[in-house]
Amino acid sequence: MTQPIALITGITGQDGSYLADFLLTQGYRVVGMVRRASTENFERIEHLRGQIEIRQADLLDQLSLINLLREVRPREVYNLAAQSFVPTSWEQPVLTGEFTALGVTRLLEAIRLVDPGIRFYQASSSEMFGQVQEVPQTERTPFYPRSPYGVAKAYAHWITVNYRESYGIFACSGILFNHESPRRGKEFVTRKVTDGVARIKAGLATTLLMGNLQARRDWGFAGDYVEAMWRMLQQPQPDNYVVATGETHSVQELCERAFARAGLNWKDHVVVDRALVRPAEVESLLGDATKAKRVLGWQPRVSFHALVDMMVDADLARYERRSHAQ
Ligand code: NAP
Ligand code: F7E
Repeated sequence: MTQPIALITGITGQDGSYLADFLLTQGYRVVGMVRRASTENFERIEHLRGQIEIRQADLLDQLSLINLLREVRPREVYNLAAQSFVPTSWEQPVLTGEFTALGVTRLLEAIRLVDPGIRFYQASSSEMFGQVQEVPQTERTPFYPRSPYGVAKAYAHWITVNYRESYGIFACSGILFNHESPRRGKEFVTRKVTDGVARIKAGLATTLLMGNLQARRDWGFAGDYVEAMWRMLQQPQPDNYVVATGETHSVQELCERAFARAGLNWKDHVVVDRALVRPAEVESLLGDATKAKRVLGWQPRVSFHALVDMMVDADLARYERRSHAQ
C-alpha cells in the first residue's frame, strides 16, 4: 500500500504540531506548509525534525498554494493556518479576513484545479456561535459571530460547505470549541494564566492583569481534538461536526484552579484591567458533540481540571529548568 500523504497548513501552531504527532503515528508522510519568515519559528515542531517535511507557501498567495499541491500531491489537506487571536482581529480586521476567510477560498480553488479528489479539513470555530442562539450549541445552531475573527470563520465554514455542494469536494468543517495545551500561545487566556502562575511562583512577577473573569468556555485538550479532525476525513461522506467537552467553566474558575495548583491564592494576584475587556464579548459557550461521538466514535479524554493541572505543571517545570540553567 502506498503511504498516505497529509499536508498541514499552520503546522507551526498549537494544533498543527499535535496533528503532525498524531498523523505520524498513523503512518502518514507529513508535509507542513509554512509562510516565509526572517527567522524560523519551529519551536512546537522541533521534536519532529527529520520526521516531517516543510514547504513554503502562503494563504495570501494563490500561485504558491497551487504549486505546493502540484508538488506534494496530498491525499488529505488540513487547513489549520489562520490569524487566530480574537483581539487582534479588531486591530487588523482586513488582514484577518484575508488569512482566515479568503485564504480558505484560495486553498479550495487550488484543490479544485490540481486534484478535486483531495480530502479537505477546515478548522472552524465555536466563535461562529458568538452571541449564542441556543444552549448547548450543535451543528444546527445558527451563527452570530461577535468579532471580525468570528465573522471570517463563518465565511470560511460556508465556503467549505459550498465547495462540497458545488464541486463535490470532500470538504469537512470541524466546529471546534476552545482547546488548549502546554503548547498554547501565551496570549490565550489558559496559557496566559498558567504562565502567569509560574512567573509569580518563580518570583518574576506579583500580579496578573486579566480581562472579563465571568466569560465561560468549553475547554478541552488539543491532543484529543486533532484526532477528531483525522476521523472526519476517514468517513464515507464529508460533513460538519461540533467537537467539544460538553462542560463550561468561567475564567475565574480557571484562575482558582491554576493558582491553587501552585499553592497560591488567585485573589492575591489577579487584577482586572478594563483595557483587556473586548469590544463585543462572547459570554458563554457550551458545545454538544453528540454527532462526533456517534459518527466518529470520538471522545474527549482530558477533563478541565486535568488540563489546567497539566498546563500549570508544564509552565512551573519550564521556569524551574530556566532557573537551573542560570
Ligand atoms: P495558532 O497556534 O495561532 O496557529 C496558527 C498557524 O497559522 C500558525 O502556524 C501560523 O504560522 C499559521 N499562519 C497564519 N497566517 C498564515 C498565512 N498567511 N500563511 C500560512 N500560515 C499562516 O492556532 P491553533 O490554536 O493551532 O489553531 C489552529 C486553527 O484552528 C486556526 O485556524 C484557529 O483559528 C482554529 N481554531 C482554534 C481553536 C483553539 O481553541 N485552538 C478552536 C477553534 C478553531 P506562523 O507560525 O508563521 O505564525
Ligand atoms: O479567550 C476571556 C476572553 O483568548 C477566552 C481562539 O483559539 O478559541 C480561542 O478564542 C475568554 C474570552 O480565546 C483575558 O474575554 C479574560 O471570553 O483564550 P481566549 P477565545 O477568544 O475564546 C476559539 C474557539 C478560537 O477559534 C480562537 O482561535 O477569556 N479573557 N481575560 C481573556 N482572554 C485573554 N486572551 N486574555 C485575558 O487576559
